Amino acid sequence: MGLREKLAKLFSFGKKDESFYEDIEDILIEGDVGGKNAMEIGDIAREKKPRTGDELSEIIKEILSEKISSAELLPNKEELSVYVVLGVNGVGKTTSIAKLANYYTKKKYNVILAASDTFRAGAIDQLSLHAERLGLRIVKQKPGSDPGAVIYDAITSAESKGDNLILCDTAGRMHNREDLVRELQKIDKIVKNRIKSENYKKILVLDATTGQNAISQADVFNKAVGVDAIVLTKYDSESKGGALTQIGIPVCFVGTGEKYDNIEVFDKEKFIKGLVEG
Ligand SMILES: Nc1nc2c(ncn2[C@@H]2O[C@H](COP(=O)(O)OP(=O)(O)OP(=O)(O)O)[C@@H](O)[C@H]2O)c(=O)[nH]1
Ligand SMILES: [Mg+2]
Repeated sequence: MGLREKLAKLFSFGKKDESFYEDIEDILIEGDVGGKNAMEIGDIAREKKPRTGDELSEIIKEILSEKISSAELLPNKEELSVYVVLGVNGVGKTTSIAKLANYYTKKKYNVILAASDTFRAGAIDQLSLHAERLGLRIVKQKPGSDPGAVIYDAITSAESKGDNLILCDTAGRMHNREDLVRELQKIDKIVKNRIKSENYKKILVLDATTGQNAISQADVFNKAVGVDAIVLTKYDSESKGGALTQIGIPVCFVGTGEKYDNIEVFDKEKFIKGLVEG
């Protein structure tokens, strides 16, 4: 049952005492918007006393849209940009890179891929397969090699061939957080030294089905290297990504399936509508 239905059901019971407002807060927490947002909405509902589920939905949408922002990622065609894609295991980093590569290639960018996930067995082959299918160049080394060296080579290669966008895959080894952080900081340092800050973006991939865990994931990556924008994957699932209202990092794209064109530019209004009414 979506938020809207749950709220409508609540109104159908009639009584608007304190427990009614507490129930609203509970329903919102179940929707992953977090205790703080739920309480803020609860307080405003107590004050405004909406008479119908729809009136309450409007209040919720208004408040939640203040908690989220969108980021437009339009790389400068005249210069080289590097987008490093971050995230824990299995969230959809590599798939999102392939989708983004396809998206930007269609927009006439010259995209190359950098296989800096040298840690997971099969990661380089997986990215190579995408490169082959999409007809893109890929810079890679042997499994286990230095991910920093891969991005270094990719930048050199892109500069010499005149490419304007590097999409860089990374490992998501959360079980060994210290190694992950050190590795990302090294990649970060290398890119920072060679690419103008406005052309360098760190994009965090979050899986919509992760729920509240997305918040601590965002925290880890933000503390390690800083996150510029979020891609929300698996939005084609039942999950509506409520946790994004608690993270405070702008969202750029939404993944809606496993195919290359299953990616959409983040539309805040649509997202909030899906969250509250879906
Ligand atoms: N339904 C759906 N599945 C997705 C989406 N994005 C990725 N997936 C699937 O999620 C699984 C993991 O995707 P990967 O791209 O390999 O994830 P990753 O973050 O690179 O994983 P590691 O390299 O192991 O850290 C694959 O089966 C993808 O097809 C999406 O938007 N919707
Ligand atoms: Mg991967």
